[in-house]
Amino acid sequence: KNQINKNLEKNQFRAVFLNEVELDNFYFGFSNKCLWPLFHYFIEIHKFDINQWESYKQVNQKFADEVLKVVEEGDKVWIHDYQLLLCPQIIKDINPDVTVGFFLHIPFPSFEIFRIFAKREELLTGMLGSDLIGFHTYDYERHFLSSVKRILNLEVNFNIILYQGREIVVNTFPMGIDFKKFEDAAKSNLRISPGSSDLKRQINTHKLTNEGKLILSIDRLDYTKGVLNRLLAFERFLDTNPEYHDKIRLVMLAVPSRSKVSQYKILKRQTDEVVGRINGKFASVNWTPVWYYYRSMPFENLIDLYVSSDVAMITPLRDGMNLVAKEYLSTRINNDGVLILSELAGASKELPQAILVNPFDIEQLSKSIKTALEMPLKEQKQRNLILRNRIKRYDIKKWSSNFVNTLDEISNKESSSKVKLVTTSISSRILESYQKSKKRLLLLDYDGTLVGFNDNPDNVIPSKALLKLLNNLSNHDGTDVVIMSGRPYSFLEKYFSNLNLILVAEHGLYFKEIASEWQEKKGLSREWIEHLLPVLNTFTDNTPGTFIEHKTNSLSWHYRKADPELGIKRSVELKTVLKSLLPNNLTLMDGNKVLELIPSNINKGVSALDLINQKKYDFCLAAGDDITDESMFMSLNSKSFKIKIGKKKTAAKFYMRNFTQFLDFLESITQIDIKSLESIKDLDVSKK
Ligand code: GDG
Repeated sequence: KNQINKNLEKNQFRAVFLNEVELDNFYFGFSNKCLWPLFHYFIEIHKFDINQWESYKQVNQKFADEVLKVVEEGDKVWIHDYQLLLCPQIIKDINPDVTVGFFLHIPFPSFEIFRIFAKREELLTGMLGSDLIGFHTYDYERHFLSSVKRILNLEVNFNIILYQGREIVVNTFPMGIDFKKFEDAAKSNLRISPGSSDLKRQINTHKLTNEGKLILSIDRLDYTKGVLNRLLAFERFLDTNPEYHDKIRLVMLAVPSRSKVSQYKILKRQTDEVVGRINGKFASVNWTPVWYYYRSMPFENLIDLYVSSDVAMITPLRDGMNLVAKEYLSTRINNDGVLILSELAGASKELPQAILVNPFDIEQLSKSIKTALEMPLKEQKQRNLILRNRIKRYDIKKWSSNFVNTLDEISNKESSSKVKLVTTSISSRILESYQKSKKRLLLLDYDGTLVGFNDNPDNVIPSKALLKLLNNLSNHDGTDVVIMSGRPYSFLEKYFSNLNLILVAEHGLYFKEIASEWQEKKGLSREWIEHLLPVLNTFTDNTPGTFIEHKTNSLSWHYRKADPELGIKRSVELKTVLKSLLPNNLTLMDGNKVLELIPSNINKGVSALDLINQKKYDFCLAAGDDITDESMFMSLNSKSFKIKIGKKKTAAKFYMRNFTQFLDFLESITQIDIKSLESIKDLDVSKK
């Protein structure tokens, strides 16, 4: 190991060593018996095993640990593929100041497939440690975002996911090849020379003696690659087109892969059988229809095959991209040759001028062989000119620089964004100011700030620990703690009335001083409710999962539990309808998966000003996560500490990643102050 490490380090690599058990469980097991088949839509083959999952987690940790040893603040990390889906979050948790990119080389399946996966939440949140997530095609991006919305219920704006106060960009980066390398290799391969390989000589003999054409098939021997269907289609072609007997040959390179996994062993046996059957059925003394190689070949032989083949048949049943298709085209320096390509390979999105086929339709596949063999040279050239142009322009360098540049932009944006993360030094500054002041006001939103979200708001009740924390804060001499909520007063009354807190309910419609009765804001009309309620009812009826919350002077329409896409669509429609009906004295607030109708002179900003004008506060801190908290941030002067929970567009100067970070911060307020009070007490004792 030491020697390997030394050699690697010379080239700035580091190795992560896996033992036999890890290789079995993490690689052959979890990665290739569970994730690979599921992500390629082979749900009947996919097998979830809890021990293998544990190993997958451990090995991801191992890779992350190795990265964490070397990264520094401001570095960028690029993680690749389905074996390391959990790495991004592990790295982000330990070192939030590195920018993490992730690229998936295989398809991301549709939500209906992905939802079957046993640990779907953990896998998604693992990926969400990234700042940039890339896929080969827009379809995979769409499927991924759909799962994020439906499984994690996160807010997604176009291709940006809001998660733990971070914005995660999701985008499409179709992977290219080293075009020049293949083109150059093809140029020097054209003529048979003394240096030509035996394979090349054999191919040439076939071509000369039979005037025959070659059809090429190259892939790892994997059930996703559609090898059997391709063979069946070739058999059918020979059955229906006897005039091609003796003339054409299928050269099939099947590269051994994951041969320890039983599905691959079965496939090997089946492939051997079908090849044997076809050759047995059609072969003549001078002609073997299928030339079958079960091995890998050196690069030069690969080029021999590409250059000599008149048709390439790349027909996977599912494939993230498929680079062989692109490599074949890059070697067609005279623009001849025909590519038959599966529409289920990611490459088909970039290569629509190929003959696109459905690999499950054997009849169509077989006909496509005839079309390809008989395609006029002029048409071949027309198609290949466009295809080759595309893969030449968008080559591997372009692909990687596109990804890395996007990661750079994200990293720069992160460091220059106006709203600042509350770091240890900022939090010490706030605590110091708190300690030095005499009269303090803490304005605290409830949902999303002191507690997390739940599909049902009634289930979000304060824990004992939270009540204790608020109690400790409110017991500090000179500190007024206010809960500023949009919730009905009955809710705040039920859970907080025993504490020394000032309570503001329904955005300021109701107000309760410590040890006093609830007061209602005066002069409010309720007539509008009977006009607008029927509109909300109609939308609720038509949008499963939504519901109306009735408060004394306001109405809220919640769509958190609806299908996320339908919910957003209907909320936009409802906003349009409501805006056209809105009387002057009513405001429509667009909150976190909720639309609220509230009298116009009611908002947290007005309430905050009412409170701040009552006493001479020399310290004010306001915290909130929602749009409805923005009026509070705007109404307070610049000396106040305004903290947004979650990194979103805001008038606040600071943000914290999530509510738990904020609770820890509140906890530290209570602790520091208690210490200082104790030290004062100690002093007093020493005086005596
Ligand atoms: C995954 C995704 C995605 C093959 N046989 C030999 C050989 N090869 C080379 C080819 C090509 C590569 O291996 C295979 O790449 P593919 O893209 O076709 O397929 P996967 O291995 O399944 O790769 C796939 C890819 O990741 C990239 O994101 O496109 O969808 O499944 O470069 O030339 N090379 C040599 N001898 C061989 O016998 N020298």
